[in-house]
Amino acid sequence: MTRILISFTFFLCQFSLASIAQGDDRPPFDTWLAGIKQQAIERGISAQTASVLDDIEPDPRVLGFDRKQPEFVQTFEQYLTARVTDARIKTAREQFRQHRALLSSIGDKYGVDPQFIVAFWGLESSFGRYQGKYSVVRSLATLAYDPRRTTFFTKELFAALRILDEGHVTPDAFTGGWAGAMGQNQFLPSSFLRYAQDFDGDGKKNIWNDEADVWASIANYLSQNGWKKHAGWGTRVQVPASFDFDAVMPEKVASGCTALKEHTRKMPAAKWKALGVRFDPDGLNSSAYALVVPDDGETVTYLVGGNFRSILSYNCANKYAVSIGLLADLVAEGGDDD
Ligand SMILES: [Ca+2]
Repeated sequence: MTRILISFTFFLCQFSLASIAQGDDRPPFDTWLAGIKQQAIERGISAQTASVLDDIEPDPRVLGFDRKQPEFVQTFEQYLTARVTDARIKTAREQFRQHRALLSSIGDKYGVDPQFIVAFWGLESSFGRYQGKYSVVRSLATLAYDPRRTTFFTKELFAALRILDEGHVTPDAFTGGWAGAMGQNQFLPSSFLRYAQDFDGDGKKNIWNDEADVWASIANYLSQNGWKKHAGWGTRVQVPASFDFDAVMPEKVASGCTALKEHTRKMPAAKWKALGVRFDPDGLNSSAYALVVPDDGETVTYLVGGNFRSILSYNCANKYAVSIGLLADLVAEGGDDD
């Protein structure tokens, strides 16, 4: 009997998964989109702006990217080698030098160290060169209609319509990556509405073509997510081969960003030193640091402070946040000469 029940339950699960996958309970795309348009107008979006939803079709390329699983997980070293390249370091230093006055004034206004602004700009879009050429509205409509993350992407679609309605960008120029990340800082529409800035005061928050707006938007994002100027992000460290990570894990894992599951509990740098962790203490100005649990068998890892969490709020991945920190440090130390 138990076996029959299990089989029957299994059958039911399979059946409901299949019907979700086939979208049996969904209206046709056009009907669904007409409903979204109506809701947008009810939310105060002008009919003219909402008409960008007329006659669009799902983008099969977007669903293809969304379904694609990564073939392998890169180690820290592989990830960093691929992203913090010599060419990127060189360009970041040149840009930092060339725009030092403006970057400094933005950094002062928002309380953010300017080398980090350049690091985000370099890693998000290679200094504005790769912003993505997909229609933001079409990509988000495709992903919102797809059953996997309807709620998330429907919210982003409404936010995108709001951005158009506010006139920051024209419908034709409203482009981004396949999943709706936009402009030189790759903000999702909801992040744009919360954090984007009009630094040059022309009335448009132009994260596609105006570097001052891009940099101020990055700085504002960090500022609103707890950034402390001059506190650094952390540093590369060596742990003893026998280091017992289990003994220093927190009792309760912080909710939210999943990368925090790979963080030990926080302690002053001196306490880590006493546990045999070796590092250069220069610039470690935060009161407490966590260790990032390294890849299996690795003894090189990172001691990370409060600003590291601000970086994770931008993109919740330890490897990403370390690459931002390392690139920023290389920019700061190489900003005056090459
Ligand atoms: Ca502007």
